[in-house]
Amino acid sequence: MEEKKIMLSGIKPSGDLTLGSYLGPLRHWPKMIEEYDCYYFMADLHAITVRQDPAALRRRTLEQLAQYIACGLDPEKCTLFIQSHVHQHAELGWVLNCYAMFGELSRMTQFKDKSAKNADNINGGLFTYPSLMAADILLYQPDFVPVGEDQKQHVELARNIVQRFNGVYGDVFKVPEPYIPKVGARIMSLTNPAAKMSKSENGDTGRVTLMDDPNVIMKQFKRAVTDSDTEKCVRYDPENKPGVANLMTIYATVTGRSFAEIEREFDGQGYGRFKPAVGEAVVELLRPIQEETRRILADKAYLEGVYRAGAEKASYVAERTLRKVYKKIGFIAR
Ligand code: ATP
Ligand code: LTN
Repeated sequence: MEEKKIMLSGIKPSGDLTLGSYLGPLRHWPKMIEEYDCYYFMADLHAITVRQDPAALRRRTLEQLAQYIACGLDPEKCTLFIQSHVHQHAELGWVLNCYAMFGELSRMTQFKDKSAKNADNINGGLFTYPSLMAADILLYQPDFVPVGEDQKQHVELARNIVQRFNGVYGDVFKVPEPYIPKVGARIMSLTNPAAKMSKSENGDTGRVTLMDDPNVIMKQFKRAVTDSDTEKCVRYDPENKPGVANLMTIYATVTGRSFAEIEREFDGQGYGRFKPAVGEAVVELLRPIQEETRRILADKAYLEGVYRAGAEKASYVAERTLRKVYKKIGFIAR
């Protein structure tokens, strides 16, 4: 029998999951669990590269797991785990630090962005973030890594590390491919369409979180920035009308309609009907996910069972890779 291809991805519990987290990577993940052997995790080790409140981090990690399941990731069909439960990530992360170059780490856009935004805490972990992410990926030898546009550079760095490492030791790691959705790879802030909608940055007004109350969601969309030109028509023009283009991207992704269909639907109507329509579509999209998340979160014993079983499965695979790496680089087996 042909072996299933492997897929892996993670999101850091650094803030409540947003519509960007969902429309970018998360909504694609459940489709993949039938066809691929999938590993999805909560990247808590990565989250602490920016200072976190311990109680909030714990709450968000569990909530994120419940949301993964609510979005359709059946724990019987894929491996769901918490990154810090699988110690091999930190161990391989260290090894790969020794194969990641200062120059290439310095060029990472995310490092530059986060350093500018956290000037009082530019720590070593923030700098070596991509080596740990390379370890996350390479431990499982995945064929594809589904991420949003902003993570492409990190996956490319992981590919460079693989090439460097394999060049010295032979074919130890499989070269990973990023899988980036065509529409929705970059959902922008509702109040600042020049910045991506983020879990932890740009204030609350620009984002919609997966658990937001329907009234809040409608309010956020009604006050979303459109454009300052006088034309006031729903037309896809990301350069001149980035706010409208972002709302259209959200509407297109949620409803499955094309940009041309959306332009026709709101032809001659200005934004007065368009913005609430996008809000309503999002409310309807999130309603079942919210209900399911609440139901799952109420059952702590179930969640504990899921992350324990996930860590066990993940550790088994990760340990095989780590042992091979240690042997190749010349560490003595225990
Ligand atoms: P933080 O604000 O803490 O940096 P974030 O909101 O930027 O977090 P990440 O945890 O860095 O989110 O990203 C999780 C995944 O979601 C990544 O694959 C990332 O590319 C994707 N993603 C994040 N924000 C968006 C967005 N606005 N649009 C599309 N994809 C996104
Ligand atoms: N850096 C990613 C989260 C992440 C990840 C990974 C994604 C950590 N390790 C491995 C894919 C594969 C982010 O979302 N910011």
